[in-house]
Amino acid sequence: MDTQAKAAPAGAALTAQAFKSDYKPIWCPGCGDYSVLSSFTKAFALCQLKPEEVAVVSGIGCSSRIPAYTNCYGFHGVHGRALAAATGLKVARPELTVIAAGGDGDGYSIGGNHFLHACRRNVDMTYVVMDNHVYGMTKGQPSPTTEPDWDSKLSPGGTGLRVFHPLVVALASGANFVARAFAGDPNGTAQVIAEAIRTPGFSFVEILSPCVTLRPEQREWKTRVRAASVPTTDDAARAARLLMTDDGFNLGILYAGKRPPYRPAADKNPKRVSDLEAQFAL
Ligand SMILES: Cc1ncc(C[n+]2csc(CCOP(=O)(O)OP(=O)(O)O)c2C)c(N)n1
Ligand code: SF4
Repeated sequence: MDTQAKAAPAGAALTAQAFKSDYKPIWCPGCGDYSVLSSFTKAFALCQLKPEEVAVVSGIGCSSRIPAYTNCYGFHGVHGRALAAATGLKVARPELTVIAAGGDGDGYSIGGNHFLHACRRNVDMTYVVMDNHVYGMTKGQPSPTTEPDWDSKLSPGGTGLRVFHPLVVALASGANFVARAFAGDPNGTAQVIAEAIRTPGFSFVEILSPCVTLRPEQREWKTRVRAASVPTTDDAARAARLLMTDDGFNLGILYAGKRPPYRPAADKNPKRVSDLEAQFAL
């Protein structure tokens, strides 16, 4: 984190620019992840956070490069394990705003089990998945959200497999906030991420983020997305019924619940490494 370069005058609210690092993203021109990065920094500014109050934690993938491009604390970890690292960080340092981020391969394939249990645990953090329905970084293997008939060199004729529905799984597993956004609308996406951060508990935001290189047809997503026709509900049963007819292109905050977040007992939380060592001493 470069805390010196973009310090604002004392008391002044920070702009989105203050959350950008000096590293230039190496995503392909036109990749949706550029807009998601812009939505991250706008959301941090909307929440009036400071870079040193935020940690962005990721796995591996094109999308998982995002921590390096913010000026916040960051951890670019192991494929599929962003949520494990983020959960540990939030429990150990509850004063930090923790954002876990990554792709659909990272979060729904190898990290799928962690996704279920992060929703169930309801630790107060936000999980953003940049979903492009493909493994971008490793050149185009189908992911759990890839359409069954997507024909490619690596999946001739398509996988024929039913798609995974992240919002249904998040809701059923206990996430306290469930939303979908579109990278092509960076301001709307920033508002959704800001609301996810403000809502206590585990907030899940699925962002449709086109991979223009491996799935150029996703440029047409801009003509398919629409604002959901229903307002946000705190009734999980109602949200579940709505999701049963969702085609994957309804945008908005579908569900914002009231489940209290997980909080570890303070006295069981060792503050020093020597205390932790003492607990494991034989
Ligand atoms: C344990 C492990 N298995 C596999 C890989 C190879 N790998 C790196 S990124 C990736 C998939 C990335 O796809 P996704 O998470 O959807 O992100 P995207 O690149 O599309 O943003 C895979 C399989 C790895 N790095 N580590
Ligand atoms: S391969 Fe796809 S996901 Fe990766 S940077 Fe390029 S456009 Fe983005």
